[in-house]
Amino acid sequence: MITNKPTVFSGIQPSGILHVGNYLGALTQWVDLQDQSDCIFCVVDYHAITVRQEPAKLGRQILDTVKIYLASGINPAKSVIFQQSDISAHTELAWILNCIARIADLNKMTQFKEKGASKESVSVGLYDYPVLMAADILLYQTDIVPVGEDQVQHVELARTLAQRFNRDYGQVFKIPQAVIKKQGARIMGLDDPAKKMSKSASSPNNYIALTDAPEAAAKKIMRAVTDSGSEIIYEPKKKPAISNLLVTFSLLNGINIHELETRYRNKGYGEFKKDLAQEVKAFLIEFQLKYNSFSDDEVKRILQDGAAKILPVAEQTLKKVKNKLGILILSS
Ligand code: ATP
Ligand code: LTN
Repeated sequence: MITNKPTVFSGIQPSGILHVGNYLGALTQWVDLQDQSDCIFCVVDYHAITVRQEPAKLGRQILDTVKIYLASGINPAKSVIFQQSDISAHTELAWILNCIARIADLNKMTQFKEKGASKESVSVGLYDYPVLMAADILLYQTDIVPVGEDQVQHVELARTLAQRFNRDYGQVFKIPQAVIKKQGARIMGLDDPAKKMSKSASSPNNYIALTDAPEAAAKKIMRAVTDSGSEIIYEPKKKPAISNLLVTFSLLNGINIHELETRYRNKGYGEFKKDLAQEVKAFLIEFQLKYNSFSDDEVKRILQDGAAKILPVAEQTLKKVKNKLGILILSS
């Protein structure tokens, strides 16, 4: 597993719905990195249970998340795919990093402030989840963490914890680097271009799920909010809704945004949205054909193989950490 190539690590929560934002912001970047790097892609099930998941559905969601990875083009012959809970070193290292992290570090996390802080009943896990994410990343001596923009602050925390540990106990961890896409790192909600597309949005009209019926997804595009005026131009500040649709169009079919602006000069929002709806529909039909071609047994085997391949790396890092802390390791 360990080669001269940089190590890439990333993960997605198996919390039910994955949308076009996850695909354009994260998954396409993972696929691009596969050939030049040693890639490890995790299904972060222990992150998903920071909010309640239905026990009867979670197993299904885990397998379906892997199918999304595969349909996006992650190739298990090139990249390791595994389930976070299969390797207990993640939660062990998270505990140790909890003793390195400060309350003040976590109080800075804007995602928690947005998602949790105002709610009446919030799990300690949701507050602490950036520390588990740091453990995920640091266990594998990761160089690069490809994510959407919303996760950059969490990768910064992983860097801070790694530097603090190395300084206080001696060199163990590599310092990872977040990478985000130039375009697509923050796909906005179709019903509210001021906020990112999110599965936790109150309306399903906010997002195009990768498993939406293609015809229904096309309708969501036709219903997407637009800006005042009628020009199809990329100006995220003045025209956030149209700019977001232009980015989505461009990333789905590979035509750059300037060309799209030229193509739709003097044409109205209606015609532009109709064409984008067709793009989205065609994309989903092809994507879902691949998604439905994988069997559960195939996916389970991929996860088992992935965990077996990666376990020695995780154990080695954890052992180094325990040694530095002075913890006796007597049983293995
Ligand atoms: P949500 O807000 O939908 O609950 P999340 O960020 O909490 O999403 P995941 O589904 O695990 O949780 O995110 C997986 C990856 O997709 C991450 O790298 C994240 O940064 C990226 N991502 C999520 N939403 C978007 C978006 N709207 N645009 C671009 N990337 C996104
Ligand atoms: N917290 C991330 C998912 C995640 C992750 C990671 C991403 C968990 N561990 C390690 C990159 C690297 C999220 O909610 N999107």
